[in-house]
Amino acid sequence: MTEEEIRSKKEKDSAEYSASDIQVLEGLEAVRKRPGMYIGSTDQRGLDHLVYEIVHNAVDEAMGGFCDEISCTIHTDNSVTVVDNGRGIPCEIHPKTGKNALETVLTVLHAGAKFGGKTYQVSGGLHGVGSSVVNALSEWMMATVKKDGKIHRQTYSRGAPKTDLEILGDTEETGTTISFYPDTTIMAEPDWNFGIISGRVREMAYLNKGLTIHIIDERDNNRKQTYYFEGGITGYVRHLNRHKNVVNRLPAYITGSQGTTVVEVAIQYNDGFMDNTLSFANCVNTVDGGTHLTGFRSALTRVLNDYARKAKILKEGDANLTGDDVREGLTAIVSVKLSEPQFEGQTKGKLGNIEVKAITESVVSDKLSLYFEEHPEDAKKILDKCLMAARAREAARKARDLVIKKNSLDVSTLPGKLAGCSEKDPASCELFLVEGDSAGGSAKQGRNRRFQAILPLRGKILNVEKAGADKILAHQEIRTIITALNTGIDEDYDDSRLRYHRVVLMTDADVDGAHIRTLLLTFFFRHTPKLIENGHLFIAQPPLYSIKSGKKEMWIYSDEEKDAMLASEFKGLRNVEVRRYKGLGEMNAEQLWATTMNPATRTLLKVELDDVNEADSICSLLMGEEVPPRKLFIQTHAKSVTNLDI
Ligand code: 0RA
Repeated sequence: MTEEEIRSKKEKDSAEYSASDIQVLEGLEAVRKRPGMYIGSTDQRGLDHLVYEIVHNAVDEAMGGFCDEISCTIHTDNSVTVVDNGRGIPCEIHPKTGKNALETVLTVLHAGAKFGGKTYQVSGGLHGVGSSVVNALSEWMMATVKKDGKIHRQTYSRGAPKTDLEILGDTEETGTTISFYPDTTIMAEPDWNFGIISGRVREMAYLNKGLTIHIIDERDNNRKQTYYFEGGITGYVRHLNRHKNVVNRLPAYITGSQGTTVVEVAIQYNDGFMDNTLSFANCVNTVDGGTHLTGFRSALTRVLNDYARKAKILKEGDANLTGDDVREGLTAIVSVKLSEPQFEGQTKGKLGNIEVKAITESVVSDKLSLYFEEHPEDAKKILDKCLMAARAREAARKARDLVIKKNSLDVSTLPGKLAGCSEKDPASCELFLVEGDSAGGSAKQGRNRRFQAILPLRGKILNVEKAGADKILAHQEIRTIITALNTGIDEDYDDSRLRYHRVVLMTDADVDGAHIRTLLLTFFFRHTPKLIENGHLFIAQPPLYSIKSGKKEMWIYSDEEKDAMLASEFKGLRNVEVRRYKGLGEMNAEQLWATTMNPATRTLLKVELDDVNEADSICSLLMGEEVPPRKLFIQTHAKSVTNLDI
């Protein structure tokens, strides 16, 4: 066969194939065989994706302007129901497949079919894979559609229809209700976290002003949370900045459109140093940015420079503000809505549509200049902040040059305090950051020197939340940490140079220890977030007590465990000696190894960045200048704070 013939045969085969039911089963079978490819994982995180997908479909209907209320209910049996008051998924018989449209949407992978001349356009969620993936991974699913005067219902199991489409009765209303329970032969047993789902749903509500979203937890006394934000993304930036000192009290809000593409931006500066710009395309958080973000950034830099020149804030001979200058302390939401988003990159977290760059750039340029003309006081405050950033950056550059000359952050100049390990493969190496010289000494003696390195830290490290780059780089303990890691920080961070794939924070089980741990977490979160994202940061769990009776001795890691042991293993309590360990220094080298460092017996908590914005807010709260909210947080979380995941 010629190449041409092979191609035409392939096309013909695939056309026949896709028309058959076998293809349908194979499609969903693929989802069940490799669920990770569609939803990332089969653990609770993957389960959460199932809920987001269903919610997202309802949100799509809201984005189209057809729906203004959505509710998401977690039932006592851990099944989930999502209700919307949109147009209802079409239910009529599809002329090609002979199936009703609802069934097609829920049982065919990539059902991009057309219904009644309209494209069924899944624009968000799992980037188009749609409800059929959730159906494939559900022990059961039930769809109820109110449309065309009737209530329709169909049920499914593991992606296949269980019943025909039935008519339950008449109705004046329209909308879609989807209930499902995950298939636990593939997925983990669901145990939904109200807070996590609620946070996601809140984001959706922020991104669609005027949309009301309820989340109800029937497992918890019908606990209910309702989100409705009249201000939309303006409220979102206020929320993100709620624990910060803001520069412009009123967020700058601008919107504009070109063709079917709508751009919305909200901007509010705070007196911090981080750029916290979140970008979305059709309510999907584009964690890796993309064309909308690029367009926004270049417009922001240009508008601020133009304004500064015009207002003579920048004089002749002054250099332009850089992108970094105008993004210091920036909190912004960039949200675009478009009809055919292309999500790119490995995790599909990047918007690829080329035309969106120019559209966003032009909308932001025009409307933001106008906004600044109308709000000159805010413009002035923001520019002062940017100029300060520019000066600090210049000072930092000078400091860095000096530092590099005097004592570079190079491994060859590793501080004498670091006790290195002999193993060279970073994948099997561990670095313990240990509070205090005395515990550091025990750790050095007790460790396995083949793969465990010890870096004792003296006293409290700098609170990076309140310091600029120059101060951070001048701080000895932090420089030592950066040098030991070998990765650099901020934009210089290079994960491939990391010398230890496990970095373990080992601090005392007391208030000072918790404080030092928080300071370290803040540093890593702010300056080496990739270290956390890539799963390299851990927290050691030293024991709180030892219980001893005669020859029997046990290490105890929590109060609950202590009570349980005293009531079981050590019941009777004759000559029982309970000893509280407040500091690592109270243990000798062997004890420290056995309880906290030996991989065979220790427990390490992995630090996860589940919700970056929440982490950001908590860091601001714990490390920032406002005292009352910090006090409140610490009082309410005092018990759980040892397990604080930032
Ligand atoms: C395409 C066309 C129409 C409705 C929908 C999609 C739709 C999908 C979902 C998913 C969850 N809730 C939904 N609500 C509606 C209807 C087109 C028409 O009736 O004109």
